[in-house]
Amino acid sequence: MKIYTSITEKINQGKKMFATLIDPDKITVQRLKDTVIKAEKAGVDYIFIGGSLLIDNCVEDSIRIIKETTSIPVILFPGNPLQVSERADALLFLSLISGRNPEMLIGNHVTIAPILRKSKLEILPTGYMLIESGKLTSVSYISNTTPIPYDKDDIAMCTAIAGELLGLKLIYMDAGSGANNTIRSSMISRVKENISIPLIIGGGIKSPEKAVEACKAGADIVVVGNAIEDDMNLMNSIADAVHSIG
Ligand code: 1GP
Repeated sequence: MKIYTSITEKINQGKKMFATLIDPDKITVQRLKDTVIKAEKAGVDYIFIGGSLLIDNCVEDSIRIIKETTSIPVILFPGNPLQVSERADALLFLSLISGRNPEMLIGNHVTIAPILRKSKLEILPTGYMLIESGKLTSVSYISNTTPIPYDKDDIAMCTAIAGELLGLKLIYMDAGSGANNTIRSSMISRVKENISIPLIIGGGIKSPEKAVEACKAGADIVVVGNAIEDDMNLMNSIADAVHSIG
C-alpha cells in the first residue's frame, strides 16, 4: 500500500496534493513528454491516467513514456475495464456509488477481479461520486447514471459515508471532465467533515484559486485535466498554490 500510505502520511502532515489527469486519447507523444517534464518540475504529486473512451488504445504506450520521463507515481483512473496496465503503480478501483448502474457498482469489478488479483498494481478501492455540473458530461452519459444534484450536500454526505462504511478507502467527487461548474465548497466540506478517508476533488478546476478553494473546503487531492491540456504552465501555479496550504 505504498501510494495509499503516502497519501495518508501527507494528510497527517497537513499537506494537500495535486494530481494531473492525462487522457491518453487527447494528447500527442511530444505533448505528453513535455507535460510530464513540466509536471516533474512543478512537483505534481500524482499523474492520473484515463478517459471515458479508449479510441487509440494507447494507455500502455502513454504510461511507458511517462515512466521513462519521471518518477511521479502513475495512477490509473479507468473509464472502463480495458484501461488497465501493469506499467502503472496503482489503480483507482472505482465503484460509481452516486449512480444506480449495477455494472458500475460491481459488475465490471467482477470481470476484472482475477486479472487484478494477479497483477502487481496497488489497488485503491474508491467511491466515485459524480456531481451535477451544469452540463451532461461524458462520464455521466457513458455510465448511464444521474449525478448527484449540485446543491444536495446531504445526499453527497450520505453517499460518501455509505462508501466509507462499505470499506472503500478513498472518495472521489467529480463534476466531470470539462465541467461548467466546479463542486461547491459547502458540498466538499459537508462530505469531508463526515468521513475519515481521503477526499479527491476534480472536474472543471481551471485556476490556482479554484484549486485552493477546493482544498480549503476539504479536498485532500485536487485533480486537473482539461485546463492543463490547454495550458501546461498552469501546473506550476496550481502545484505552488496547493502545496502552500497548511
Ligand atoms: C475529470 O476530475 C477530472 O474526471 C478532471 O476534470 O478535466 O475538468 O479538469 P477536468
